[in-house]
Amino acid sequence: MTASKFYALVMFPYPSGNLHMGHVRNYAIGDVVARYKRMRGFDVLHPIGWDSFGLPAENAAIRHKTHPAEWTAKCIERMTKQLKSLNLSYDWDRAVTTCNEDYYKWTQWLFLKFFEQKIAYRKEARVNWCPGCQTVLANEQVKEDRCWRCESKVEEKPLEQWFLKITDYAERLLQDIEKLSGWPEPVKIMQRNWIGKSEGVVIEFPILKHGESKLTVYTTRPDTLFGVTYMVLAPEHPLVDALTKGTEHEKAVKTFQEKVKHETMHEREKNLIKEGVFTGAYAINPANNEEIPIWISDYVLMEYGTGAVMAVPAHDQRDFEFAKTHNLPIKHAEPFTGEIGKQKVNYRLRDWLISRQRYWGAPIPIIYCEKCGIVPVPEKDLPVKLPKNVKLTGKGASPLAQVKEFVETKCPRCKAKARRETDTMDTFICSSWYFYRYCDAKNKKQAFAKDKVDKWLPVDQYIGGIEHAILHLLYSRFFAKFLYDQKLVPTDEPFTNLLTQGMVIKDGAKMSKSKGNVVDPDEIIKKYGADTARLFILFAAPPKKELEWSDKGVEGCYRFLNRVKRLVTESLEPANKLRGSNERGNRDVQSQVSEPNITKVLHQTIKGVTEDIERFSFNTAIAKLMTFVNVLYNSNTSIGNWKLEIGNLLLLLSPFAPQTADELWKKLGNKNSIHKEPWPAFDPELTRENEITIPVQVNGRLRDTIKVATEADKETILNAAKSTEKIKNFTTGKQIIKEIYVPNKLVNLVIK
Ligand code: ANZ
Ligand code: ZN
Repeated sequence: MTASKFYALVMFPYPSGNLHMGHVRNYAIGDVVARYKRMRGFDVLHPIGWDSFGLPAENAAIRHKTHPAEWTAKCIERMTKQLKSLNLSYDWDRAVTTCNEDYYKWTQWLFLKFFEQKIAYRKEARVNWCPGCQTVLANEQVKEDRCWRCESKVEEKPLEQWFLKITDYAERLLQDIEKLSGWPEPVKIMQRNWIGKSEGVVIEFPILKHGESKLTVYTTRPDTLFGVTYMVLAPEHPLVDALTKGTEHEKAVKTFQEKVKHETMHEREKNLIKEGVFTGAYAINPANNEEIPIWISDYVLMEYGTGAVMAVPAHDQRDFEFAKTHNLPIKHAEPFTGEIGKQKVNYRLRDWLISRQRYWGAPIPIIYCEKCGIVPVPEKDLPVKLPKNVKLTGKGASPLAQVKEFVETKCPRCKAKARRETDTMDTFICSSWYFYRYCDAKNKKQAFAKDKVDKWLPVDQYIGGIEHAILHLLYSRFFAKFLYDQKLVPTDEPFTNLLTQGMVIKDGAKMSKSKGNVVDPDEIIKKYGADTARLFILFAAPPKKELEWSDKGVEGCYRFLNRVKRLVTESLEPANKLRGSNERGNRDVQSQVSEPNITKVLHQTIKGVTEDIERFSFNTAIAKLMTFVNVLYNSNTSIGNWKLEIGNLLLLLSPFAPQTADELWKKLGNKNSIHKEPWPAFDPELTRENEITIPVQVNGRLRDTIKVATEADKETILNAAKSTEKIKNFTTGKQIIKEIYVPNKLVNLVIK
């Protein structure tokens, strides 16, 4: 029988040059999962790579007068060393680097697939422009009007750009959220809201004195039709010109349109004062034939629905505010129950804008020809290589446009002179498929072979930051669906289980250079060793929760590992020599544990740690190992007798502190690596408690507790209850008129 596969994936890092504690946490969690699953007999894929295209490298290169490729290579080299120093059990042979030709060739190939299927398309649109990053951004990269990376206030510009038609997948992306039972609820809610499905109807309103012209609105409340008192168009609505041309309203309308051009979508949605102007035209309410004025206002967005609304100030807050400001009637009316309009579904999700006006990204494999128009680069000509010699200024237009040898080319169809696309792709494209490439990282003929991804996908456990709840995690789901439809991958959802780890904070705040509260992983590793760093970060908080850095906590973990070391060393010494020596010598005689009880604690520990790891409760798993070590120290038999217990302790410790566990394992005389050993099993019989504690009440009030054997009968228990000193104090000289025993729970003596 072949072993079951397990794909343990961590979000690959951007090679900034420095590993931070967030990385350490993400990767320590991933490594525990991978090591544990291996010991459970799974065939585990646990890869790592570099999300290495992107702006920071380009900006750093400009600052340090070097080349992004060089800068990136140096960062990767340094961070590889750092990762290796953490003893992470990666399959380094599979490492992928998205800025390498052997990777971006296939990113370009995927773009061609999207183009073939008309999912990749070019159009002019008002797009988000970040003046800080000097490039356009996708909607997902704009948070409350600001750039996700540099927090500059985003502007809107009309530009012709490349888009991926993610909206074709809106319904599936929404529906399939139901399948994601292994995902955290908050991530699913964020995706649902981002997709923003709305079900309504479109209704046509005839326009007075404008012939056959009709105004189409989108509404989720057709029942409020009798309450409509005016109409509002987005200022950019194509009908506005026809309605106002040559009228006394034309000028005011034009002025207002100009003003709105400078507002962003976000501002328009958030505006408190609802500004607008009357067009002079009227529409007819199809429900009651009333004539109602047509206005324009910035609160209606051209990008949503039909860019026109029927206003119902009695039911809608925004309409109400607008009506108040502009003295328009507010009408309470009967609900409209008639049939009208056509069912229509709208989504908030917009197509994904993927062009970037920067150098350090995968070139979009497209050629523009005077005769043939937009021509995709033939597959055999891939990759379209990024030219090395470019002048990077970080300002304005695409740097590639300045490279003559790059831009000037021949049309692949008619061979006439043609021009290359000079924008590069959003790096989120590179990171939307890297987990497929890991399965077949060295393939020179394909992005990945079908049998390889069939074997490994879907990812069984994905671990990473919540900041990607919408961005990377939505894009990857979209890619999975597209690739599934192309029969290139086996499933249309890429990640079965998702764990979003909490932040690492210090003094109550996120670690950041500006706050001066950054703890450098290198320093911790140098001072205490990698295992202490890992152990602390896994012990200080459950993976999903925020983790507050604590120097004391680090010290504590360091001491714990030293205690384990001492335990192993002592277990190898002659038993008699140990008696009365070092810390065991001062032990409290009362707390000594006998030999059979140690076996029980061992089995309980194996059970507890196993269950804790299965539910990602690594902190309690480690706490159980600490308790176990205490028990071993406090036992009244010689440590020399516990080879079995100590061996098992090391096995249980090995996913958390792999290096220490392996070294000590060898010290115990084992030849093979501990990481090749199976996970220890426990005997459920042996984990059972053989004593239970029962509270004893007198006249319903708790007076004492007794310890009895689990299998003791009622009579034995009642006798034990009546004979304790404390109980006797209450019962002496009194008559016990009733003895109540609730099995395993309680004894109550009623006295008079
Ligand atoms: C009349 C009405 C009465 C509306 C009422 C709502 C409440 P969601 O749910 O987000 O899809 N709307 C339609 N297109 C719009 C646009 N381009 N810009 C701004 N607002 C627009 O919202 C749908 C509702 O938002 C629509 O239903 C419309 O107002 C408005 F008591 O029509 B409603
Ligand atoms: Zn920016």
